[in-house]
Amino acid sequence: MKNLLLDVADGIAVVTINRPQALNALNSETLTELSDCFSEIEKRDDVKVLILTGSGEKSFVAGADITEMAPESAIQGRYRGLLAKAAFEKLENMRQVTIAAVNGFALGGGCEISMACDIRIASENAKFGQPEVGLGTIPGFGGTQRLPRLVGKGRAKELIFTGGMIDANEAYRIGLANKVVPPAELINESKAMAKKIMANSSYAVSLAKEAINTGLDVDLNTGLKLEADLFGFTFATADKKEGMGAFVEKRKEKKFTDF
Ligand code: CO8
Repeated sequence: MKNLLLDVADGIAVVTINRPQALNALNSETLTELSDCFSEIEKRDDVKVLILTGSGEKSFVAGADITEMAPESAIQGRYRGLLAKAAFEKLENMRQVTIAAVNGFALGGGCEISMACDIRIASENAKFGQPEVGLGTIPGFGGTQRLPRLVGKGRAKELIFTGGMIDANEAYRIGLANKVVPPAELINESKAMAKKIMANSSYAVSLAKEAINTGLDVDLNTGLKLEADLFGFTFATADKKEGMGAFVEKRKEKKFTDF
């Protein structure tokens, strides 16, 4: 991969978008590589958590690549939007937990890819924003859909209509960032959260993720029915036997094996 770095250790894959000369802007080659990378990681049983970050200390992802988009036609723009849609949906719905470690600018497509992750941890220097209307376009990588679902319609409209940036603390206050940490601690804090999650049944976590993601797209009754079905299904797994068995036997050590 030309534009990505991948490091896998102890159940965690760190994917680093590596175009620091363009503040890690997403050109179409990078979008394709991300899509392939997510497909590969989804197949790996040895990866339980994916951490997505950007190269350097200044930027997570400064958006879609404006230089590449500037000369494009409507047909090419639509194709680009659909390419990103497929890649981000893969990221959003993969069985692994995904954490965006936001190490600076998360603008436009950068804010949007972070929102396709399950959790966002921001460094103190992170800046979030959807500046597209200032470029004569609109968020095209999910911003008009995922931002209101995360922070509510009013705040999403304010961010998208003004095109302004907010800092990490404001992102935390409105629920866009889960946590704010010093820049030097960002990857360690992200790994610490990953380890806390991995102490539980990874299979149960993936089913909870499926219930949340699917449930938010359907009516409450259908979501509750899906939850009941998946809850019942866990009773057939080794991890449920192990988890409940450990409680009943007053055993501290648990060994989860399903995934
Ligand atoms: N695309 C391409 N290159 C970029 C981008 C970008 N999004 N952002 C920064 N760069 C490049 C700059 O051009 C510059 O390159 P060079 O050194 O060759 O001139 C280099 O990165 C460094 O950037 P700056 O010199 O501008 O750094 P500053 O610290 O002065 O400014 C900013 C940092 C504020 C982040 C500034 O670079 C900026 O405003 N960048 C653009 C941010 C933006 O508008 N992002 C949204 C892009 S649009 C988008 O994401 C829409 C997604 C949906 C598309 C749907 C398609 C269908």
